[in-house]
Amino acid sequence: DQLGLVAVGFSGGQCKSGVDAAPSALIESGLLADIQETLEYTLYHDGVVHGYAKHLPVPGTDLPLRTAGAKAPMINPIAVSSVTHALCDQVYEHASKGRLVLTLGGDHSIAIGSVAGTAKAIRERHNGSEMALVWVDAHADINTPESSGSGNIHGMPVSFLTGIARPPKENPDVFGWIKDEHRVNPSKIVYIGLRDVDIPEKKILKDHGIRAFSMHDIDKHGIGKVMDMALDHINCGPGQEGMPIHLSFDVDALDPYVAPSTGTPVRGGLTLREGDFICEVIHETGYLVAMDLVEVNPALSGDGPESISARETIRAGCSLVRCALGECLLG
Ligand code: DIR
Ligand code: MN
Ligand code: MN
Ligand code: MN
Repeated sequence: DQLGLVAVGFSGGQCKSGVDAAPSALIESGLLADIQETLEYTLYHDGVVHGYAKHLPVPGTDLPLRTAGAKAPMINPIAVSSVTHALCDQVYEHASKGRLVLTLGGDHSIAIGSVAGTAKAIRERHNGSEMALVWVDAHADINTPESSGSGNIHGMPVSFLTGIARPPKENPDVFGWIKDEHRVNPSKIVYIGLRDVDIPEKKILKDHGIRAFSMHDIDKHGIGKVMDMALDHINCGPGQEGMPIHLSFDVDALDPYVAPSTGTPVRGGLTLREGDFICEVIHETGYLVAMDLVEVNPALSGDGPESISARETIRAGCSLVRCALGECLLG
């Protein structure tokens, strides 16, 4: 099988530096060798960690953008828009050739680009049909520029991807590139692992009837039952018709005990096995077309960049990817 890899060292969707170093750290820890040798994918990778320097606006020109009624201005709007547009085109290139696409972030704002690129390629390859989006995260990342209390765009990707947030009309440089072909139907989204959802986000989820499995649901039913329900919701359960799945995995879905080096850790998360299990189940469906792994930040560790926390977080991230690509299953 063919795998297209895009490495995106981008941190502008939130305020902590270091998340840009994740793709190199994941690659240096041997992920690509595993993908090619153990998992036997043919790898397509340009060998570049896209820092996107060439897409970044002139320093001092990417000013915080306050839309009407917003509590906080959007931070780095032009940089995030430009980087995600470029990523969208790269992911689209791979996906339109039928490759499974792996995007290594970077913060979660980059999913605006990766999901948009996959959605467009799937529509073209499958006569306009939609894809499902499985979002594994402690957070819902569905703030609009108006509802966000932080202005950080990594808390907004799902609202732009669904069209719940509309790009500010007077600023075409800010997500003006997102068209209907890039968007995802809210009814085809399923969240897993939520435990830190803002009040306005709860209202958005409810108003749009978006299916979400919180940590409470996982405690109540167990991860096995939750995955059955999640797949059923996106028509990918046993006997159902099935549809292509984009898996966007924020490493902060895992408990900080397993993945401490991340920008916004929240206690009470998934065990490593629960995280791996989610990835395995998605792999087993045969419908996985793209995966993001985001928010690994090797610099955020009490004990320095070479620390145990950073190493363990990178290790957990690699495990998630390998499971989504088919490791750990006996076949
Ligand atoms: C918060 C935090 N909901 C925000 N979001 C985070 O800034 O919108 N997402 N940390 O990963
Ligand atoms: Mn996230
Ligand atoms: Mn998160
Ligand atoms: Mn374009």
